Amino acid sequence: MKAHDGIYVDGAWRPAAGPDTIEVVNPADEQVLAHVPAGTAEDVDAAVRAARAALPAWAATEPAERAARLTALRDRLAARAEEIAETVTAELGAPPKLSQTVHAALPVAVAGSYAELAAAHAFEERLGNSTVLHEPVGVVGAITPWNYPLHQIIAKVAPALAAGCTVVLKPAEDTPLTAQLFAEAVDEAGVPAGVFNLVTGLGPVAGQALAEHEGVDMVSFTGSTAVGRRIGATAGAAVKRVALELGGKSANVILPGADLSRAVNVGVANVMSNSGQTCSAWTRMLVHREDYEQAVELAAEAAAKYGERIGPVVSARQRDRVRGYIEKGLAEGARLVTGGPEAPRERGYYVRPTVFADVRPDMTIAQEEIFGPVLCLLAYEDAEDALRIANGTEYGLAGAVWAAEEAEAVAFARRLETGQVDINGGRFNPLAPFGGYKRSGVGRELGPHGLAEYLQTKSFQF
Ligand code: TXE
Repeated sequence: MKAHDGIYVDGAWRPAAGPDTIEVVNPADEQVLAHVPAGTAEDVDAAVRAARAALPAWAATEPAERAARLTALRDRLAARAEEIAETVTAELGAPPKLSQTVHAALPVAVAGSYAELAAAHAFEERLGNSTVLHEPVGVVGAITPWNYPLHQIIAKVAPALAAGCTVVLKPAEDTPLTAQLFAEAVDEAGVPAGVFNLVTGLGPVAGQALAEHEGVDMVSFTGSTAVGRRIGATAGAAVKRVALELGGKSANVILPGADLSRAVNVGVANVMSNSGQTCSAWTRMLVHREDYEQAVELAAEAAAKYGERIGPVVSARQRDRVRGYIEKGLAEGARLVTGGPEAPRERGYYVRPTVFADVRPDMTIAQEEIFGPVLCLLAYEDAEDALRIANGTEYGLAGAVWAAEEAEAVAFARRLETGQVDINGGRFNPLAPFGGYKRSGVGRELGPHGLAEYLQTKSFQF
């Protein structure tokens, strides 16, 4: 597969400082796809310098000019959607249809939304006898994961550019090819040199160098809670702006009287999609004791259907991690309804779609993020019990509530300690704020709330 053998800094592809490379592997067949540079602190430093040099001019552009560049970026991403989808399928293992309809399509919508927001946003407002300016935070270090390779990038880069910030991106080592395509699209969109820079590399090397760099004003990170805590601590010590999108263990609460079949089927699809590698996935299904066995049967049927269609998980490491959780669930006494830890195929990092019933709230599989195609069904006695279980994890990223009446679902959702709730199925909204309560993170992405993360305020009093 086509890959650049350099990093993208100051508007050009140039060789990395060191000789090391990262092997990019296709998780569906374990074949090596390409090699990309494993950037070092020296590469990160060059990229941050370029971003700093480009900052004053970019920060001073008219919002309309930034909107025009974002519109051009949206158009380039749309024009290259097929190539992007193929690349995501190759390096993440996502089924082609998912790559087309989600991995390639969603970033086009997000780029478009920020083109509009950049044009419409009030970067200056009057407040009593003050004028309040909303100015860019400065140079942004963006560190992204592999689960939605392009969406995670655009969800940081688009609002940063809309705000007038410049960016250095360190994408996940598992999916750097999509990031390279993104850099090409930025270049084609006419974004000035140095405004966006890409350094591929390993987390503890390039990622850490970026998070610690003195020339970076804000770090925006999406990934594991363990790394997020470290980045948060580093940023705190340096008194730097930080945004963290971390793990989740979201609850899908099915209240008595809801359309059980629909709630279970949509719930299973939500967990199995992208092989369960979605931080907002509704991995805990909470069902009233009276409906429980019927829900277990429906979930098993729905999950079994995924057997043929599901893609692999991203890496051997991730497969082993997920299998470890399935074994842990068995060891702790959960009832395996379908799936299990055995490998379903000889090649590729596949995990069988797995459903556990009789999961107790204190089990490891009900508390920790598994990040694979594994659904846990928990029974509850009444609404208060459901609420306690739903709120009973350290996470609070997303969730769902199903009820016969929308108002009943909304009343329940108001009491959930979580950032985003789908009511009776909901519908994805690229403008809605996305981010965590509790240990799921700090800050919000997408829409106007995502833009605000990259702005700081100044006021003049008259
Ligand atoms: O994450 P890492 P991993 C969760 C999910 C998954 C687990 C581990 O539960 O099973 O995390 O995944 C960079 N300094 N999520 O190991 O390591 C790394 O290079 C700076 C949830 O892949 O956190 C990559 O670019 N950066 C999640 C990014 O951090 C460092 C998405 C994420 O990798 C670094 C992914 C360091 N010391 C995983 N170490 C979500 N919230 O969507 C690593 N990185």
